[in-house]
Amino acid sequence: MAKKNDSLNRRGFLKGAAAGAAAGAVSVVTPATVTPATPAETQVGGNAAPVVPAPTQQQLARETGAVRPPANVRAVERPGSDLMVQVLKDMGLEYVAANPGSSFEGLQESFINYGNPPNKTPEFITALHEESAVTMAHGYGKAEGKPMIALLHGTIGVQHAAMSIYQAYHDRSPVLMIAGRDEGFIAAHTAHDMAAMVRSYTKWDAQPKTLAESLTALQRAYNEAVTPPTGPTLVVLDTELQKEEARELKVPAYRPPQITGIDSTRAREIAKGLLDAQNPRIAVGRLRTPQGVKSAVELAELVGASTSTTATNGPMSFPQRHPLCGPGASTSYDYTLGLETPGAQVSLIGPGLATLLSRDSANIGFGGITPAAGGRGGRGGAPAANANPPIQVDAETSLPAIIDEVKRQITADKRRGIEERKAKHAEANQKAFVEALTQAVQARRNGWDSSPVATARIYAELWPLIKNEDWCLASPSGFSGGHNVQLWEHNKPYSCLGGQGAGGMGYGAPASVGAALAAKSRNRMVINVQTDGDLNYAPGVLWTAVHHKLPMLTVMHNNRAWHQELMFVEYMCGVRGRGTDRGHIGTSLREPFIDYSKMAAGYGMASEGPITDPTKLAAALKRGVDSVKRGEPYLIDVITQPR
Ligand SMILES: Cc1ncc(C[n+]2csc(CCOP(=O)(O)OP(=O)(O)O)c2C)c(N)n1
Repeated sequence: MAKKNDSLNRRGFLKGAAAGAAAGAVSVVTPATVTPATPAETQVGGNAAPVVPAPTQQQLARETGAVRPPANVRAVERPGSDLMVQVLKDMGLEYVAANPGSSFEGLQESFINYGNPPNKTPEFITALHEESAVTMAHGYGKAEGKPMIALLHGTIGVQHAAMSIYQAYHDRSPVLMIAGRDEGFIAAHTAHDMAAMVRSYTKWDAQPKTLAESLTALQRAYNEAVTPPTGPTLVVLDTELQKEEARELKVPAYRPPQITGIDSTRAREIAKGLLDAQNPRIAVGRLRTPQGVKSAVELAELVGASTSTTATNGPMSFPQRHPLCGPGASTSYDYTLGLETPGAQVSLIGPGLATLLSRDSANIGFGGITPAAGGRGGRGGAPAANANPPIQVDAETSLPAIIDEVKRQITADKRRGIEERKAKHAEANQKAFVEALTQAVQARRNGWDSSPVATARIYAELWPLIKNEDWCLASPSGFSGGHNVQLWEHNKPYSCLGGQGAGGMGYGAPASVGAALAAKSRNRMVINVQTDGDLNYAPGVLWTAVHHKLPMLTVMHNNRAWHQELMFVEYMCGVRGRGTDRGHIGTSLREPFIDYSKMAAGYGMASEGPITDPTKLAAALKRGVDSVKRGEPYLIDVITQPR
């Protein structure tokens, strides 16, 4: 293994006097003494193994701790990584999550020391696993509609992150990833083409060869991540580029991406369709940012369209309790506008686009992502059989043009009719909501007092404690009965962040931590109803929540099993006629039971439980909410029914 040294780089491209000086632990290398690497030297690829010079006595002394480097000597006046961090600051990135790795030590040093104040925008977030770092960014991206950074160690860190990158890609979450690359240290941690191992589920990647290219690559990666279809992007940054002297190199000005919307002819047609209809419908899927949600509300109100939403099952959709949200006064729609609504969208409130296409319709957006087998490409859900072909441009960017056209075409006469229709929709939707809620509450009384605790009781008893707060349900709720869908009201773009993306476990806690990073500066709290199997993939993220004082309440849905798989195995036992009594083998978490309250305490988190008596739940939830409001994350272990 090559020994680590303290020079500008590890591949011996210090030359002449500079190389001699670097051999001493107190070397001061000025720009004038360093010959910069030529592009050919920084080139990756080719088959020749890099030549690693033998370490000097001084280097060995430093490495073994016998000699400490002086604290007050700066080897480089203006390290390349300062410029990299400046580029990230200019784009307004709030956080960078990382598990440490020497392949980005130059960059890490700049993150924590460069700027005034240092370690702010972005702030360094300590992750205990790379998978958690990326999933934090995945959750943050869903909550805010913009990326945070996940910083990954070369090769092995990228490999650890792979599943979470895959999930973020499926889930269209914008994530900016940076991986360090170090040719001269541990050969097994580098790669000629670092991004290759995750390329089929990474939207865009680059491995720049110069510092100047690195800066523009970071800007491009950000822009690619936020340009629809949004997704994770990756820039691989060589240690040499992080550490080289930047001299006079300027930080390029950031230019946000130009996102394309529909053309004016289409906007005119759609506005006319909505205004001419007697009963227009707008089906809203997942828009990109809160601004898109605002525009969708404005359009629905202007034309008096009833709307469907996916807000109970994912972010950035139409507010669930808006008076226009619901089936409306009549479900005979004569014009339907779909906004980012894939045919397969689940949990649309009221009839969804796929089921009730009106005679006339337009469907704008990229919808969901359905990667072709093996990954890359194949974006966009299959359109409903009778749908017009989707207009594959960004719905959010298209909305202002449609709104302008509606304002241009609307007449006083139409306005009167629209106001009448809106009043009727509001009344019908309120009635439908109350009916559905009454039925839902009635159904949830079943098993209310049972022990283990009914999952419905967790959601039902949490609601009064949070409904007047600004909250975000960051964990998926499908395995926990999905009771929020009917018992809670999802009116903010981030009220509910939905599923894992690609069904990968190990998602709930880190995604909630990412959402809590977004929540912290916005006086919001995050709810994480946490299944036990899911938490055990990378529980260290609880420590991250404590360390960074994140507003996150975790309530364990602890059914002491990977219950989904238990059901599958029991089914198999059943159909093969061999009895289900051994179905728990390999699917249950018993002997011993895991004590999650103690686990949380071990990571420094305030906690309580296990709770088996349902009458003890409400008070515990209150203690949890109060703790989170004080800025201290809290975990309550509840022993629950399986679902
Ligand atoms: C990374 C990963 N490994 C395995 C699976 C297979 N799997 C699907 S559901 C499930 C059980 C999840 O258990 P838990 O989170 O406790 O939820 P429960 O089913 O008990 O409600 C597993 C292991 C998966 N989806 N992802």
